[in-house]
Amino acid sequence: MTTFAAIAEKVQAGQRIDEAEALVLFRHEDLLELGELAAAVNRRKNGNKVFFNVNRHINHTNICVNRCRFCAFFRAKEDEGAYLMSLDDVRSRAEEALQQGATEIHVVGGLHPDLPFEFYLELLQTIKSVSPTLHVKAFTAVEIAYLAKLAGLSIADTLGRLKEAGLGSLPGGGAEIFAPEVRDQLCPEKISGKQWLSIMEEVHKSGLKSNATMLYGHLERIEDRIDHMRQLRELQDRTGGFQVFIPLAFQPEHSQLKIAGGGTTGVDDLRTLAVGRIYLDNFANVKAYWVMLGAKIAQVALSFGVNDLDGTVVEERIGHEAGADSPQAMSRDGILNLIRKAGRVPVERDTLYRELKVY
Ligand code: V47
Repeated sequence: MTTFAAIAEKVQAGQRIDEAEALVLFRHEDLLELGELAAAVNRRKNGNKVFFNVNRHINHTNICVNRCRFCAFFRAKEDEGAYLMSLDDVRSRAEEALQQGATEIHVVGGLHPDLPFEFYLELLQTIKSVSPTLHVKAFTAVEIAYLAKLAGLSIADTLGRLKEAGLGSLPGGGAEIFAPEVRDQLCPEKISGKQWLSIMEEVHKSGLKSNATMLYGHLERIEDRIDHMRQLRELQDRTGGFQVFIPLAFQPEHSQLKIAGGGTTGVDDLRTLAVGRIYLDNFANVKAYWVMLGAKIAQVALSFGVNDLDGTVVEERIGHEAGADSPQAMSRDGILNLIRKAGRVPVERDTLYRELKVY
């Protein structure tokens, strides 16, 4: 059995660890020792800098043909609270975001049963018409699969059309957990993990970057988390197209998925981020998504290998419908304060991780 000390030596020498070693790290009782190893890996890659961005989320609809059991956001068309934004609604949100200094609009929505493909092209064009400088990070791999069917086009051609209309990159959602036994229980109607990965491979081949998430703290075992990260690492070896790894802590309220214990613990959150940083040696960035973690754990995560806090967000719905007790937005000053009080240097980035301003 490999010891923590042997793994730490390997990691410090810049060597890749395997899945059995990742499991040892997950089981290592000394959280601070694990955190410091992850922090050392991060310091080597990113020094003292911590990224954030100024962005705005637009969830254009919560109407979805899928019924993912972990999701408290979706509605059927006839349900109370079901909504679909008009393109004017989208435009006014993008205008407001621009006035507030946003550089990114993050667009994710349900799989609506009867919108035409043109709606999605117009949605992108609408945001770009507010300002061509706004980067539109839109549509998970799950939405891309759905849009391709809708358009009757291949994935590559669908991406081509969306790119022409203004798509700048893809968010990392929809990955959930790849292991089929767990995925079948969580979200039986959703594309498989293999399909998610193959769409991301096409995305990267098309020249677009994307993010990668992992939903944890539900029915999965630690081995499933490692299996998920293994598949991300393998794809990243082939394409280099992932910008960041984002573990998403499951929020347990108001969904069909009932789990004991009421969500993840702070220790599990920090452990997962730290192992992600160490195991995913081909990822430059690891994000603590403060919406799901809460601002305080996200801040502490900066000492556990994390170098990115996401953004100002504004009007977050997916986590909050599921009981996230973080605010729905954070100001630039609020983020600067978290980073500075952690003794680190805040760096505002754009969506493609180019530095805009070092504070
Ligand atoms: O795919 C849904 C997750 C994702 C819950 O790429 C839940 O920068 C926790 O992917 N508890 C969508 N998570 C959000 C997402 C995202 C968010 C922020 C930044 C980026 C990025 C991507 O949210 C879904 C699903 O995995 N989700 N329900 C829940 N109850």
